[in-house]
Amino acid sequence: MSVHVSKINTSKDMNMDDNTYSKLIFSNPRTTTGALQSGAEQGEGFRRYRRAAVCLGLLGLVLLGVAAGLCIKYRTERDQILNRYTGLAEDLLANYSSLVKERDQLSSLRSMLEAKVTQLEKQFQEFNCRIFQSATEDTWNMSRKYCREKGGDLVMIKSKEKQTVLNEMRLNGWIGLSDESVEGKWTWVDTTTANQTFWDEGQPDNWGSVDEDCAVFHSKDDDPPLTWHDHKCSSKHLAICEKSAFQ
Ligand SMILES: [Ca+2]
Ligand SMILES: [Ca+2]
Repeated sequence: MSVHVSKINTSKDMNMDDNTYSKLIFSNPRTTTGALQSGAEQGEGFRRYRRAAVCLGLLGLVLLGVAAGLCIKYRTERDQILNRYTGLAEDLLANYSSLVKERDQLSSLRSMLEAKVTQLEKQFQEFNCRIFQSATEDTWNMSRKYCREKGGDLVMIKSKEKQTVLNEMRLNGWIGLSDESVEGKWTWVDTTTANQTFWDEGQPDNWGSVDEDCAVFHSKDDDPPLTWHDHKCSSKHLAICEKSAFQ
């Protein structure tokens, strides 16, 4: 009720009956009954505030729970991503190391194959010839003349492989090696020095204090076949000749 009477003299002054006056009296908030109503309203308000506070508290707890859940979910996903990319990086590093190792192995294999090709080319050039012998024995110089007249020369042996092949052919005779120019310096007919030699045991020996300056091939069964002997160039043997297979 919003009616407020500040000053009342008599009911008669206000020209109203007793009932009406009584209602006005009870409707005044300053009366005892009005004070009780105000306390009840305050209690209701307090309960409303408390319910609101409880609701806000619950809402805060819910929000806190949601935030905590989101935080845990974020950390979990972050850890999963980190683990996945860490594993991926480790795999890539391992693959890279494997590729580097494989590259080095292939490089080593390539070097080995290139060396083998070079060796085979050299052997092909050495064996790219045709071996033949004279029918009669003669001196070293005459035997060389025979070979040259046939388009070749006395054979030169510059590898173990060629030495083995000639030995397996069971050849015997002059080869293109001598130390006539400088005693002890054995030189091939192409004027190169003999760096790899296959002298038989005790050879060369200038046997009998005779100057032996020309080399003879005597095939034998030893391995490696050591078949060379120095002989007098004036002695007579068959000629072992060679010439290019394309001549
Ligand atoms: Ca000699
Ligand atoms: Ca000798």
